[in-house]
Amino acid sequence: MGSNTIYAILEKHRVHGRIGPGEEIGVRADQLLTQDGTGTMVFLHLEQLGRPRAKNRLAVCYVDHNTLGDGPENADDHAFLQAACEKFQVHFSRPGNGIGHQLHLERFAAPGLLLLGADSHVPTLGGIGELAIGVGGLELAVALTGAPHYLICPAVTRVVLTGKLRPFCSAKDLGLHILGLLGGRQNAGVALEYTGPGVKGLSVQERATLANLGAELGLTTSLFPADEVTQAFLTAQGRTRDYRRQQPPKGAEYAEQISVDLDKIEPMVALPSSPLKVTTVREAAGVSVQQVAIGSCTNGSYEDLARVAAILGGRRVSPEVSVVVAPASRQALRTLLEQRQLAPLLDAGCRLTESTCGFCIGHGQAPGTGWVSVRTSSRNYPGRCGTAGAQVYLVSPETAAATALRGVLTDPRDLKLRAPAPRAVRRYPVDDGLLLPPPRRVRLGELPRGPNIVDPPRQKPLPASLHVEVSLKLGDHVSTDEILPAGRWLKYRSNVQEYAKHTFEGIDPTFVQRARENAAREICNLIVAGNHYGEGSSREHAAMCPALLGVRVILAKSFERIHLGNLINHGVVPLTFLDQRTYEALTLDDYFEMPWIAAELKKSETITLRNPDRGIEFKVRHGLSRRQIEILLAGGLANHAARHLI
Ligand code: MIC
Ligand code: SF4
Repeated sequence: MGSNTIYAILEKHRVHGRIGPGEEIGVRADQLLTQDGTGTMVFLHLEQLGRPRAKNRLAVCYVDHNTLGDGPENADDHAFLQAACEKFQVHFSRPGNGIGHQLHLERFAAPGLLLLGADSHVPTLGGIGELAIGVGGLELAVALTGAPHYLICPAVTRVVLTGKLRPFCSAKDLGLHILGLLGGRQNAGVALEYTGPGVKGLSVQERATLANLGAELGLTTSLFPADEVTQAFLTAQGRTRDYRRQQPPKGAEYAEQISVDLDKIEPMVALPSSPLKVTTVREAAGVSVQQVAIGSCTNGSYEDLARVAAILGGRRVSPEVSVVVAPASRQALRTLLEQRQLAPLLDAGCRLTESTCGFCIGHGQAPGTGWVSVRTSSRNYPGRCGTAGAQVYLVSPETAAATALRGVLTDPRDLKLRAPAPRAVRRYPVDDGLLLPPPRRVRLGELPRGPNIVDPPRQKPLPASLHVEVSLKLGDHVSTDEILPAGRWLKYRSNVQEYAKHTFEGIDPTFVQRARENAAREICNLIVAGNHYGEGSSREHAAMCPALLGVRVILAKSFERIHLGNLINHGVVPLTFLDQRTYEALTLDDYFEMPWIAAELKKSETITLRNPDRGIEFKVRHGLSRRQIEILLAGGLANHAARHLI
């Protein structure tokens, strides 16, 4: 396979392996990113690893997820993170500054760079031409020590965009259309490279929205070229020097190509409760709505909010609807103010909240019982909004605004208004007052730990054989939000022991007790799952908490990329079916021996499960690399790194 832009960037950062689809490669990134929801663990891991931080790369920690302060836990986390940033020489973005992905786009991202981030939405930065890949917290901690990061090199699909988006049809609609187009496939190990004449009609923010939504497909990442539009954005941010033109190399090659005509895109919606359940707004219009929430890293930029202000200006939102606006950054808010577009939002009756993730992750603004909530964010997995049973629809800012006015899901074209014309901002207001660079003198001594900040548990090396019992059987598309809910339990991100009590609570509240009882009998828990197990968030807690409860094996039809890595890195063996009928046959409480698991991992592609009393024996597949197997045998990346970090 020849090169393309994604491979060219990977090649520049490669330190091990060979670039090509499916190859395991080691890379060193230019930039590292974490946030408060994953970051406390990152720094706790880093302390446990006992290695200094390698200082030659930019690292930033954004406080954007856990900001409500409902109890002391969030503030204690923030104090810990700020001190950790001083100790490990990391930029610290204070709470209220904004959502990490938006802030990074504004202040640090640049074409051609490689970033690793402990958050599944870092590919947002692909909108500016930076190659950004989501990883687990422990992987990020290891990368902070300067060690290479290992990943499976993706197969690159070229997406050729032609035409131009029509009035009231936006990047979000295009993104949802692409989710509909590719959502039925296995996208783990695939990256998208956007090209074609349609690209130049999209702003950097629109490109970022598209790249952001790729996370819902489980892609490794998405990337746009860097052109005059990118240059103008960087100039408006006072960062012209960070611009470099970036186009696919001559004769670029791709594993696959798809084409999308932007003229044909119309307002789209993702129905409850999956971002992949897309249809046109026309098709779903008319549903009564009680809440509209506008913001998030997908659609909370100044451009997004300005279009909402243009639609709502001089009008009032429906008295039946609570309308929340959360600007994605202080800069977005400040620009609205300067461009006189904030007053129209307030006068229309919108509720303004802090610049954070907030409603997107169920941290505040939970809908009322049985409500329908229409949101501009990117995820609507069951329960994520903070209210079990609430129906969350995902739409563009234009559709959200139209819905806010009418009180029912509305195609914005039906308002018969003049389409909002985007106003180009020549110079954004830049104020880095809440972005603290690492101090010149490294902080020494203990980090301040509130009582909820607890060392992460360590896994034991994998024994030669296991006794396992099926303690949960799941269907397809189980997201990490369902494995470990965020919302009101977000405050336990620094306390795996406490967080583990909520494992799978929305799916089966009896799971935790069953798992603990098995563990007490020295029987490992085995979870059986369908396709796309672990989609969504990168939170490593979705591997660590089950591991703490004695889950040692997950047998699924397929896994999502970041979660697969998290399982391996926390010593949980991910296996897949050789024969789909085995999935059907397995039931809760089935007991098996895995008599040669350690030896089979090393020597064979398959692993044996058997129950001699019932005369059952079958084999499953592992498909793991030599390095991944070593990590599993060691009981996870922390143990492995303790032996191998140089
Ligand atoms: C999300 O969108 O699900 C999150 C919250 O940003 C997560 C990170 C987390 O769970 O802390 C993600 O996307 O990785
Ligand atoms: Fe925050 Fe939501 Fe974006 Fe995740 S998807 S980073 S929770 S705004």
